Amino acid sequence: MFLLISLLLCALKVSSLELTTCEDAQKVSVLTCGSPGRDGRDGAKGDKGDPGEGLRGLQGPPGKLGPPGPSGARGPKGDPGDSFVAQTKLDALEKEIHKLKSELDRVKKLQAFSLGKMPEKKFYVTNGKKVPFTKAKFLCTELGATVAVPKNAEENRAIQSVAKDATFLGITDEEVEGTFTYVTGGGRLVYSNWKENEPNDYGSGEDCVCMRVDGLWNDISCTTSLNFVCEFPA
Ligand code: MFU
Ligand code: CA
Ligand code: CA
Repeated sequence: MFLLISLLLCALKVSSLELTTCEDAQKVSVLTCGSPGRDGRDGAKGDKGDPGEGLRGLQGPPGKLGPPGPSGARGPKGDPGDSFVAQTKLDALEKEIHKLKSELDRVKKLQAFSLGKMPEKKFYVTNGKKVPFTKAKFLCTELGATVAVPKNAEENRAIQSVAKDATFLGITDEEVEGTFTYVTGGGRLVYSNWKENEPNDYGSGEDCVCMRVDGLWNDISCTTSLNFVCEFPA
């Protein structure tokens, strides 16, 4: 009875397949229609196939940047004492500078006052010593001043009254004989008060200028020792 049903089913199956040759039909019939077969799903797994022989693809673009790593260990702590001490010293120095500045200001005012400094006017100082012209220039420069030069009759009188004796002025004709100029620069004289027949470049030559006690000027040798007056700006 079972055999009959199997044959019947087999016949139905064969007739439903599209077979191109007679041999195919025979194979099918042998495979399908022998003794009852196992279910195909339970077949044993085949061996792993050989790797493909196709070319590898090109390397892809680099991946995205990863997340930042964990932060490093903390460095050693600075000594807060150092900067504190430095700041304290700085504060003290600033205070001291402020104090010194105001003290200097007072001394300057006292000096100017005692020397009869008038507002908007130059002022003059002398030590009453007699020196060659080079030394006179040096000593005035040391004081932050220049050898006095009268630029008008009023200044000539002011220098005359400060001077103790005949005194050097900051004027020479050392560069061009006969042409007197200011040693601090500024070219030709804007004012002069020569005595009659001066300047005369007397003897072996005279390139410096002396203000006599009467206020008149005479050219004189620069190596002669004379008084000198230093001038501070107005
Ligand atoms: C005058 C002056 C000279 C010098 C001489 C003794 O010359 O110009 O500078 O003082 O007398 C004659
Ligand atoms: Ca001269
Ligand atoms: Ca002279």
